[in-house]
Amino acid sequence: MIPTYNERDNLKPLTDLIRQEFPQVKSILIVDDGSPDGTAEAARKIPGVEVLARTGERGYGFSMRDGLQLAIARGADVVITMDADLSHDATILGQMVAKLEQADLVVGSRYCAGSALVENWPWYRLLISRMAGGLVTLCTGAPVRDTTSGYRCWSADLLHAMNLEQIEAGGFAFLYESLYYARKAGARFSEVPNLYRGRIHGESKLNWKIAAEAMRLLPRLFWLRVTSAPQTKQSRPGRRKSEAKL
Ligand SMILES: Nc1nc2c(ncn2[C@@H]2O[C@H](COP(=O)(O)OP(=O)(O)OP(=O)(O)O)[C@@H](O)[C@H]2O)c(=O)[nH]1
Ligand SMILES: [Mg+2]
Repeated sequence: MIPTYNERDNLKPLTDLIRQEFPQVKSILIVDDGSPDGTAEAARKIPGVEVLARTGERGYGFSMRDGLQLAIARGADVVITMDADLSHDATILGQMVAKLEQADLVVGSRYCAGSALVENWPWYRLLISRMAGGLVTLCTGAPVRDTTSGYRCWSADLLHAMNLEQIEAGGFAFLYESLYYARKAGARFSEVPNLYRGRIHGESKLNWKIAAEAMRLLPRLFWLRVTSAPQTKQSRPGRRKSEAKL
C-alpha cells in the first residue's frame, strides 16, 4: 500500500521493482489524494495496480488509515506500507514478511545497523530524524529504533486489534500514533535494516502544519502512555484465518 501525492514519475519504476524483488505480492494499492500531476491516472495504466482515489481532506495519515482499512476489509493477511519515492529498498521485502513469523509489525529501519543507512540526506535532516526518533520512543514506548519510517510490514491481526479508527493524525504523525496503538495492542516489534535513499524525483511534502501536528500529538501520547497500562501478553493480536492474502 503506497500513499501518493505528486509521484507520477516514480510509480512505474517502483512497482516494477516490487514485482521483481517480491513476486509473491498479491496486490498493489495506491492511495492518492487527488495529485495535480496525474499520479492516479498514471497508476491506473499500470497492470495489476489498484487506485484508491481519496476525496476530502488531504494527508499522509488519512491516506494510511484509509488504505490499511481497505486492505484488511479485503481480507489481506499482511500489509506492507511503502513510500512512492524509491527511498525504501524493495530487496528487503521478503525478509520483512519472513520476520512476521516472530513479530506483528516489522519496520524497514535506517537505524538498526551499526551506523545510519542513509543516502542523499544533508546532515541536519539526519540529525532531526534521530532526535525526533528518540522523542517518539519516549512518548510511545514502542521498542523501535526507526520510529519515523513509513516502510512497515503489518500483520492484519495487529491492524484489527489496533482499531485504526482511533488514530487522529492526518499527517506524518500517523507514524508515531500508530506505534503507540500498536504497542498498546500488545504488538511484537522487529526491524530489518533498510538502506534509505533520499528522494531524487519529486518534491517533499513536509511543512509546518505537519510538524505542528506532531508536536501537539507527542505530549498527548506520552500522557496516555503514563496514565494507561499496556495490554498483557495474553491480549496480543491472535492469529486469524482470512481468505485472501495481499
Ligand atoms: N496520499 C497522500 N500521500 C502523501 C501525502 N503526503 C505525502 N504523501 C506520500 O507519502 C510518502 C512519503 O512522503 P515524502 O514526501 O517522501 O516524505 P519524506 O520521505 O519525509 O520527505 P522527502 O522524501 O524528503 O520528500 C510518499 O509516497 C508521498 O507521495 C498526502 O498528503 N497524501
Ligand atoms: Mg520520501
